[in-house]
Amino acid sequence: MTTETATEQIDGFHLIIEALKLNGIDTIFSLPGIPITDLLRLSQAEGLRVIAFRHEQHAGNAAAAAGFLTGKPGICMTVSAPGFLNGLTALANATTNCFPMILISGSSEREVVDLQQGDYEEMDQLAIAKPLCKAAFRVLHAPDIGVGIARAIRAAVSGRPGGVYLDLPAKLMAQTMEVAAGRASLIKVVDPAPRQIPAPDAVQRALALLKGAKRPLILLGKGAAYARADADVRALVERSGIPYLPMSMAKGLLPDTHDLCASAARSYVLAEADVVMLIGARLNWLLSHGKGKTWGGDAARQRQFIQLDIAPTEIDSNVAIAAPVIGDIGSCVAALLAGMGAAWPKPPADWTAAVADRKDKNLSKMAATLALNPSPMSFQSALSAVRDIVKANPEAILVNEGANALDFTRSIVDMVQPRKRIDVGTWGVMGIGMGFAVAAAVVSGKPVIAVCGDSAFGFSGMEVETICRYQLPICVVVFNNNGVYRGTDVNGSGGTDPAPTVFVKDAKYEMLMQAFGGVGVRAATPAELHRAMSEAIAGGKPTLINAIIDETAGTESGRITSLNPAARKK
Ligand code: ADP
Ligand code: TPW
Repeated sequence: MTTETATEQIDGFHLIIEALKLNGIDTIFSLPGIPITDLLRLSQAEGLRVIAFRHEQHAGNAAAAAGFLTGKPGICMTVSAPGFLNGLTALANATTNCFPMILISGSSEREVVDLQQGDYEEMDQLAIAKPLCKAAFRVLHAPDIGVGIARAIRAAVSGRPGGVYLDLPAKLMAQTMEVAAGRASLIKVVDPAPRQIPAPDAVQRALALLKGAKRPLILLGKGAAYARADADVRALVERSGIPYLPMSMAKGLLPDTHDLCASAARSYVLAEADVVMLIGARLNWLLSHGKGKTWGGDAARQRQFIQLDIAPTEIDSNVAIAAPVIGDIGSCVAALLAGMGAAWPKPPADWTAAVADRKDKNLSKMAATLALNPSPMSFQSALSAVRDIVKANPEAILVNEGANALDFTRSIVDMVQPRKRIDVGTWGVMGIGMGFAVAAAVVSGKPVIAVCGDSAFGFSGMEVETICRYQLPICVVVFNNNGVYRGTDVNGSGGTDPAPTVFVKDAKYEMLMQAFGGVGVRAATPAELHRAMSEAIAGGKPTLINAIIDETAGTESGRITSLNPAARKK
C-alpha cells in the first residue's frame, strides 16, 4: 500500500516514517487505533519493526527501556486521549529516570479540541503532557514533520536524557506535499547528544579533594551506565584504588565481583566515607538525600561530595557539593583520568582493609543464608538459584520489580556486564516488568530474565501474550508469596473481604503463559527453579516460572519500611 500518487505526492504518514528511519529509528512500540493503525501498518511495510502491546503503558515502558539500553530514543505510539494517558505514566517515569523516549500520540483536530466540541477521544494532550516530560511539541503541517521529529530526538537524548511528547493530529497524516520538497524537509540530526566537556578548573578542584581523602568512596549511578564510558569508568576506579558502590542499575558496570566493589559493605562505607564522588547518581531518596543515619548521622562528619553530572541544576539539590564537575560522564571521567596521571596515590590502606574486612564478614553471612534450603522457599534460597543462572549467562538481561523480590535480588544476584539490569528505578514503580522485558529481548536479541513479585507482575501480566506472539526468549520468574509484600494479612474488621494486600492463595501463574502457547512451570524448590530457568534459557522459549515463596517471608515495603507513615509512628 502506498499513498504516493502519480503526481509525486508524499503524505504525512510517509514523512513521519521516513523521518524516523533517516534518524536510525528501527523499532516502534505501540498499540493500534485511529490514526495509529495505518501508521503502524505503513511503518511495518517500510521495514520498521513494530511491536504491538496489549496496553499502552507497557509499550511506553518498552520504549523507555529501549532508550536506556540503546542510547537512542525509544519510540512509543498511541491513539489519543485514553491511549495517550495510558502511555503518559511511562513517559513521566522515563523522564524521572533520565531515559530517552518519545511518546507519539495521535490527537483530535485543534479546532474541535479548543472549542471543546466533544470529538471522539478529545483531549488537550499537549497541555497535559507538558509538565510531565522534558519537552512537548505538536506538528500541524506536513512540511514541519522533519523539524518536529528532529526536535523531539534532540530533546530526548541531549543533555540529561528524558521523555518527549510529540502530538500528531490525525489530519496531519493525510496531508500531502510534493515528494521532493517533502523529503528535502526532513532532518537527519547531526550529533544528537553532543559531548559536554567539563571545565578544567572544575576537574582540578575535584582531583585536589579526592587526593586529600582519607576514606574515599565512588558511587556509580545509572547515568554512568547510560553514558557507555565503561572502560574509562573502570580505569578510574582501578587506577584510583577507591572502593565503589553501584546503584542498582549501575551494577555490572564493573563486575559486582570486583575487589573494589563495596556493595557488601554498603552501610559501612556510606557511614564512614569522608569524600564521596558521585558519578551519574543523584542524592535522592535512594541515597537518603545524602544525610542522616545512613550517612553516619548528622553529627558533623566532615564529608564532602564531588559530583559528575550533565545537569548543572542537580548540584546542591540535597546537600552542598564541594566539587561539581559538569559534563557528560565520558568526558568528565576522561578528564579526571588525564589529570590523575599514572602515579596517583592509593587511598590509605587502613580504609581499604576495613572495607574489605567488612565485606568478607557480610559475604560469608550471606553465603550461609543462601545455602539454607527451607520449605517453602525463602526469597534467599530461591535467589540462590537465580544467582547461579545469571552467573552462567552473563549476557542475559535481568528485569526486576517488586518490594522484597526487588531488594533481595538486587543484593544477592551479581551482575558482571554493564546495562544488564533494568528495574523499578527512581520512582520504585511497579508495572515495568513485561514492557522492559520485551524491549530488552527485542533490542538485544539476548535472553531476558524477569524476576517479579506476584503483585508487581500483575501490573503487566497480560503482556505474556505479547511475549508469546513475538516468540521472545523471556523467562519470567514470579515470586509468589500470595500477596503484596507477603500473603498473611487478615481483614482487621473480621469481615469476609480479604485484606487489601493478599491475593488468591496458590495461584497458578504458570497457566497464564501456557494459555498463549508458552512454557509454564511451577517451582517449589531451588533445584526445580534452577532446572526450569536453565531450560528456558537453553530453549529460548517464552517461559513463566511460578516460584513458590513462603507467604510469611516478606517485610512490608521491603527495605523502605521507614517510609511508611504507620511504621514511622511505631
Ligand atoms: P541512580 O538512580 O542510579 O542513582 P539517577 O537516575 O539518580 O541514578 O542519576 C542519574 C544522573 O545521571 C542524573 O542526574 C543525570 O543527569 C545524569 N546523567 C544521565 N546521563 C548522563 C550522561 N551521559 N553524562 C552525565 N550525566 C548523565
Ligand atoms: C504503580 C506500591 C510497592 S511494592 C508493591 C507495591 C504495590 C508490590 C510488592 O509486592 P510484590 O513483591 O510485587 O508481590 P514482594 O516480593 O514484596 O511480595 N503502584 C505502583 N507502584 C508502586 N510502587 C506501588 C503501587 C508498591
